[in-house]
Amino acid sequence: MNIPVQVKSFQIIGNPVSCIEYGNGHINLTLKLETDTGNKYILQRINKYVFKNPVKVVDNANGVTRFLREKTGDPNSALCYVETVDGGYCHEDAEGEFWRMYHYVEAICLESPETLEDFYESAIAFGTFQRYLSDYPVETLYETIPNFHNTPDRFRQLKEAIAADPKGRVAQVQKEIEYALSLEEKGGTLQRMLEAGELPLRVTHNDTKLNNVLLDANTRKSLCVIDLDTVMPGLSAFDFGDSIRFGAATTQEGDPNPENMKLDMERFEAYTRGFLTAATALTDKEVEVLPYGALIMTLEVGIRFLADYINGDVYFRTHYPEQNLVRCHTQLALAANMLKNWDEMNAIVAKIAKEIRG
Ligand code: ADP
Ligand code: GN1
Ligand code: MG
Repeated sequence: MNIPVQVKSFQIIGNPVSCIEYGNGHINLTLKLETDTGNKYILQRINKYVFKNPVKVVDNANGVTRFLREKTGDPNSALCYVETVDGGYCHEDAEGEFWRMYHYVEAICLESPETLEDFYESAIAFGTFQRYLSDYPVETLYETIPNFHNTPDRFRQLKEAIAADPKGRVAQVQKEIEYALSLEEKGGTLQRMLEAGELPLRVTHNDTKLNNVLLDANTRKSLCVIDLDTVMPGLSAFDFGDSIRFGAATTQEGDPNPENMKLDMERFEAYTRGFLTAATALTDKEVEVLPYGALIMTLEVGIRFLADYINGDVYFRTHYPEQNLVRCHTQLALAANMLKNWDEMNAIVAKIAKEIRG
């Protein structure tokens, strides 16, 4: 593709020679840029529909990456932003779109774990990330998407979409709506526990998909956690759960055949072991509800895909017309399979917790 004009607004080394669309993110437009000096960069256009205040999103991520670098003493432990020619980190172009740039990290980024060790490593990465951020100054953190993992509110938004039915798609998705609503009560479990003071708010990542962590190509150890747009106060079980729904699934989110979708118990166990090894500050209650985190993150994103399909695909990036519905089907199938395996999931968490925490 042509080199976007916005590149000129960043202090890069060399002259750009290539630019391609990169990665499988559902939110931002991500481009990989190379220059004639061999330098590589990631240029992103921030999704303004999703993030109402892109400058604050960049400020947040900047604060978090700086904090992580200081804490670890390792300059590569977090993404590194490229300064704009004006000395900032976010560029607003003539169309009012917001752009940012990072140094490209030479690494492996997986859509699905190739081995149990890969998945264990990602758990260490996200668990450690949460532990490191335990003393992050919360008051400086801007809430980039209010109510992001407030599941009852996500059900409210689904019902709002159903009532509005702007594309006339509701009649076609009655079965999906009925199944989703049958789990509404269960879906609110953790939010209710949070409100009752039974679970603490922590600084969490909130989007812990396997493709939001980079692994070293040689050692397969985690290099750094990326996609920091949703770092906000949240529940530890949700960080655990979102990783499970994405990485412990037997097929990908976009598989058109939902019958392929199940929970892989070996991966569930490997991730639990990694997460509990790294996230050492969790209370017993937080550990106990980890399976709920997995179930609720799966159900929640299932209804978000459904609502977006009903709304006409305005939130998630799609590559063909039915893609959000396909994604909804895999997620509802996975939630159903988790309910089938519920006792085993709880038994695994209890067993690993005993092993690691005593
Ligand atoms: P989105 O919010 O759309 O998911 P991400 O920030 O996760 O955007 O970026 C999308 C993808 O681009 C990632 O999954 C990863 O594959 C790749 N990526 C992002 N930043 C880097 C980086 N600094 N180095 C290497 N790859 C990156
Ligand atoms: C989005 O940005 P990305 O692709 O890592 C979404 C997550 C969903 C996920 C589903 C800001 O994640 O909440 O769980 O898609 N991010 C945002 O794959 O909404
Ligand atoms: Mg991402």
